[in-house]
Amino acid sequence: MHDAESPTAESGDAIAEAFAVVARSAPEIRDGLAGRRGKTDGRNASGETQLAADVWADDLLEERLTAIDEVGQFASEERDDVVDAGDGEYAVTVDPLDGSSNLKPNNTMGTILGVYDADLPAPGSHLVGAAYVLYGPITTMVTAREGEVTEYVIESEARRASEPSSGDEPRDDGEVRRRAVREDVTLPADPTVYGFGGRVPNWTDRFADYAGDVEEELKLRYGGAMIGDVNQVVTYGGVFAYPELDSRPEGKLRLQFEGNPIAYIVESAGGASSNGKESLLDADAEEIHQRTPVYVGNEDLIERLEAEF
Ligand code: FDP
Repeated sequence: MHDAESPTAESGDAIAEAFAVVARSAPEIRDGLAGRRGKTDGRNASGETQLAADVWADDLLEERLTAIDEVGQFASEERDDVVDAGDGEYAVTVDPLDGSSNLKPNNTMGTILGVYDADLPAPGSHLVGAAYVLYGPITTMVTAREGEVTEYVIESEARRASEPSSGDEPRDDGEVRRRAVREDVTLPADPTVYGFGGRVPNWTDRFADYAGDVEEELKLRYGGAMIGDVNQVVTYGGVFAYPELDSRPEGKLRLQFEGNPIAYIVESAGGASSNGKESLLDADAEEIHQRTPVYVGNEDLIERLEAEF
């Protein structure tokens, strides 16, 4: 466990505080999903229908993350504009419920956090921390900062009371325990899985060629929520893509909320990222809801993609 993540060291450490807020909120978000599977009348800035769960998780994280003294800006995939949170030097971005179209069929989803040390929109080179929560059979959280990636299991008080102790040293965030289960996470050197989004007939020829090669070597693992699919790659090695499409060269995923934080985590874990020509972390940030093709995974697989493009 890092010192910076002990409850006392968190005060004044905006990155650790933001991680702790997301960890603490995760069981609550998860428990609140069941009653919020329906659609609202609203659409987010990208024109997508919002679920009650999207709006609720967004409000909850906005309130808690903007309460951190050092946070000066908050932005979310679910709201049009950047929220001014005061004089703090950090800007936080969230995708409150990544993969929320998986809520109806009760499949995996996630929450994504980015902490930037610059005003938004900001390039990924200004990320100083990023994390994601995966609401799978177990709630896990992967954090990255200063080149170190850690995977935690998140357990709430109620859940813990009914489970036998693992014997590991507990780590309390109020009523929530974050237990490190993997430190110094790195992508396995010998990759085994791939997951590619978008409809196959809409793929560009050059991406379809690349996909054809990858399919020969790796096995398909695709669940339709980026966090779930990226976590497969972080765990087993391989490549995840939501690629450029003929109908939409800019792809689907958002640079500030999805592409950059995921690139930061995967690169911190020894992998690579690309938008097709350069690391996502080097891409210009022009607009808060800007989309980008996303390719992340083992270095060799991303280098091959860039070479074939
Ligand atoms: P969702 O629309 O369900 O929120 O950007 C969000 C995302 O899911 C990603 O999590 C996922 O990888 C992708 O979109 C799935 O898009 P498709 O439905 O086009 O496959």
